[in-house]
Amino acid sequence: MSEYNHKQIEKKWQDAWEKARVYETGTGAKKKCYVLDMFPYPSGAGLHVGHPKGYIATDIYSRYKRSQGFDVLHPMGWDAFGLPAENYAIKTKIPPQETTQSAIENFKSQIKGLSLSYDWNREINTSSPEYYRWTQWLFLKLYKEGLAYKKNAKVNYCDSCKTVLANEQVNGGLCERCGHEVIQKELPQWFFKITDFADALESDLMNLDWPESTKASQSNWIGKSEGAILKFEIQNPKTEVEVFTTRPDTLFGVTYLVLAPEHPLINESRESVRNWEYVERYIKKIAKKTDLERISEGKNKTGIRLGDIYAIHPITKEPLEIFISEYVLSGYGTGAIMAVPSSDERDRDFAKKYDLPIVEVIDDKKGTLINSGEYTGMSIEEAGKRIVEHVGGEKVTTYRLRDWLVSRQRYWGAPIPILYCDQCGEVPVPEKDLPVVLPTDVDFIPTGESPIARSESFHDVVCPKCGGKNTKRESDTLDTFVCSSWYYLRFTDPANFKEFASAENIKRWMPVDMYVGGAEHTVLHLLYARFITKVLQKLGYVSFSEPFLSLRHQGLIIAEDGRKMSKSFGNVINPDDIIERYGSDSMRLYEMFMGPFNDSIRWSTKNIIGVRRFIEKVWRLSDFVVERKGDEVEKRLLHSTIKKVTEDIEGFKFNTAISTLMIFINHCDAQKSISQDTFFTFLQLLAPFAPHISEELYQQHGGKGFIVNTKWPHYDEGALEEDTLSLVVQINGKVRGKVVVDSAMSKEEVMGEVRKDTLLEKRLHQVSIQKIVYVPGRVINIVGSESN
Ligand code: ANZ
Ligand code: ZN
Ligand code: ZN
Repeated sequence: MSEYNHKQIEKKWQDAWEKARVYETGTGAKKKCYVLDMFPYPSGAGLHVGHPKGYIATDIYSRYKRSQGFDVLHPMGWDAFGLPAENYAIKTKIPPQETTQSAIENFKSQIKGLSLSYDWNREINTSSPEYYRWTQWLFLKLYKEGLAYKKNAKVNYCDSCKTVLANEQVNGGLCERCGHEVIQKELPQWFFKITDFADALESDLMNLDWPESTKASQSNWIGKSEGAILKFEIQNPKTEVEVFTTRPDTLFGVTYLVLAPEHPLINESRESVRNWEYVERYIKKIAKKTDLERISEGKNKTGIRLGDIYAIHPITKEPLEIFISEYVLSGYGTGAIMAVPSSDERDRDFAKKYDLPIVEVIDDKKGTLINSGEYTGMSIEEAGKRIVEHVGGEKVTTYRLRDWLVSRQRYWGAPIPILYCDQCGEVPVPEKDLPVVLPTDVDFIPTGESPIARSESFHDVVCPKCGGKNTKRESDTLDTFVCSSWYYLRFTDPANFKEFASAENIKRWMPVDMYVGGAEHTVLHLLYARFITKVLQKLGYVSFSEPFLSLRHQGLIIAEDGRKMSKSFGNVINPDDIIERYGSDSMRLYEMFMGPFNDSIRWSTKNIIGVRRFIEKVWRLSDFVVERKGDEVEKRLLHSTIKKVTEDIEGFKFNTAISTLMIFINHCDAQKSISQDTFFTFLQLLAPFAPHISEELYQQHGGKGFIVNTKWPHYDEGALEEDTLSLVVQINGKVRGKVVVDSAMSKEEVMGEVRKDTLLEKRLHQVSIQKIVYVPGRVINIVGSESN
């Protein structure tokens, strides 16, 4: 037979499949399966071999589901807006539209080299007006529902440049451009009210087939916390302060209160605060820090006493000092806490640093209260409940989750469809005027406001309410996470000009059955997509509450030197080179064979040779295909192979599926023979992993149609049974031993087994055999004269 020439074969079938349009989404009435990759950001650097790992897995899964008779929706598109393209434009003056387009073309050709079975008719690009028109429409839906609103929020601000800075533009607390200190400044920004859905976002996690660690991250981010709000009276000025606590049972251990530096009480009591000058200075100092910096201070949390201001303990009526400190955040709970240094670590660190009293109130061994008046001896739960009642507290559930800040002072994003009229104020752009197109008459030099603020064409608009000419557009753009919060819906109906997707197509395809992407950086994407789905459900556009039923993460592929693959390390391996040298089938098999799908594993070009040899073995085996029916051993091995490969694909255990295929081939290779039927079935099992060679050999042996369109083989439970049994061996009617045999063995083969038994073999030496009576499954009796 001819040499295995991967280049020729792969090109041939890629062309044939494309011509026959075998990957177009089925439109029939068959069961559906929606298999989705987290769509990529088309970066200028192109793909390295790590990127397609997840795509190969979803491709195998999609091919498998297709051959199981599902209509499979398996699309690909581009999460194209974002900062890298904009930064590149700032550097080179090449508009992001252009660089994005060429990056997409490059990505696409790399992906096509792997024969991933995407339906390219459904390709979407979030930076195209046809797409972001619907992102803007979504914004308007939220706006009308009161779920998109404007409020002041902290941003990085440089007082010297008078501009807002992105996190990436702040270096060690200093402005990247002028070196001046960056402060946190409150400016009006757009938010989505995700907090309205906090409870459902938490409780629905339960129903999802997702990795537990990912569900835990979602849950952490949402941060549901049940506790109580308790009031503390303050004298001079006469007022009160509310604290949020999860441990009302520790009330007798409270030795001081702490307010966030932003707490309104501080300014209200300004007249009474003896050390105001220092307090003010402290507040200014903390204003420069982000929340993250504030809580990661460790034991070194700073604070300052509000001199001469005291709170009254609600039960003991003792006076309590009040501090302000960075470790209490204004955005959580009530922005004020009751400090229990004996039970709370942060409070203990602070109390030790400032020499404040520590009163033990819990017997940790028994879980009951001590030093707590009438509550002493009670359990934590019971005491907590009673104390809340006693002091007239209110039970509350809080969430760490904050509303989603969607405003970006950036160019390369979807413009927010809002107008400001000097007569009518804030006016939403009418739906019929969408999309609000991103202008191109801009220069990209960052000033802190979006570059489109200075575009003249952009603001050429009249108020849709009053026709007033003094109207300006909102110049902030949307966070790119908004674009990716609904793209899975667009794939169901990507060319729809009238709706974001028709109800019929959404019903046909959603929810996504299998979603695959990296575990890193996905907490927010997943949370936002879940939120938007819940919003659309509330508005009646969809009938389900979760977008992604099953989720799997691929592990990273690390460079051969053990580091992350990165251009700057010079250790990037380009899939194009690997495909050129070893072929797409080898590359696909190798990435799946490296190890468990979600493990991070080092790349090793050397190891590809191993899978390449396997492919060559399959190729050679094609010369030994015979027309006879396969024997029992071949049949059994085949059926156990079908079973294992089927179960492993379902379970995303691609590495063990491949090793099962390898074992099968090694067996046939040793036999130098395989029946035609068995060979076809084997090729069907191999096809999702290595589609080109499977198709080629299938066709060479007279297979009909494309192998990708054949039905997935079934295994026969009966054929799997290991039909071994132990058989009684008699010599001249006397039981002399037992042998383990296969029920399908012939009399001669059974005798072979008998002779392998050393004891029986010894006895047989003394017999001149005349007759052998074999009753399959029961007995073999050897008759003859015994010499002695
Ligand atoms: C007294 C106490 C005693 C507390 C104790 C905890 C342990 P989670 O579970 O994360 O919701 N807290 C409340 N508001 C805060 C804020 N704005 N900034 C920083 N800390 C705040 O945490 C709730 C607990 O964190 C609350 O219960 C409060 O301290 C603190 F043994 O009150 B606790
Ligand atoms: Zn500056
Ligand atoms: Zn107006």
